[in-house]
Amino acid sequence: MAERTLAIIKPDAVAKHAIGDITRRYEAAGLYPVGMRMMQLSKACAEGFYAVHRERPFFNDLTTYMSSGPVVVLTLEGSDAVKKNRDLMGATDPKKADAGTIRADHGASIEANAVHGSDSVENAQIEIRYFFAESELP
Ligand code: IDP
Ligand code: MG
Repeated sequence: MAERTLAIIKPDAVAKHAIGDITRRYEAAGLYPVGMRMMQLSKACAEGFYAVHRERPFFNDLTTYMSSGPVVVLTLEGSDAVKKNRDLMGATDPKKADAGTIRADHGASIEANAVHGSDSVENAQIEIRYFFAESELP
């Protein structure tokens, strides 16, 4: 059954001109963009998005980093999209990510790790709605 997930190509990956490679990987894996927008997040927007991490020691650094340059936000659709995207991304720390994953190939550090992907179907719905109005998606 088709499922949707939210992905973000983070500022480090946009800066190294990896938008094309990462989007190609999504499509090759059967994760098809149904919503896609390049934007610069404000600090407040990044804080709202990562609100679950509010108490973490890295919260301020993370939200400063996420608002440091343009990102690409995508709603991806495909079978088993949430898990498929997590597998494609690799572990949070690029040094621990499996070879061939997006983070292993493009991540610079545990913070600047190239991509975001929703971690559950429930959170995917919340995150998609954070960036895309109902009227913007098919
Ligand atoms: P995930 O992106 O693999 O789901 P989360 O634990 O949800 O990982 O963390 C959200 C984001 O916060 C990570 O993608 C990374 O950018 C950043 N982050 C996570 N752990 C650390 C850390 O220990 N130091 C700095 N940044 C971190
Ligand atoms: Mg997460």
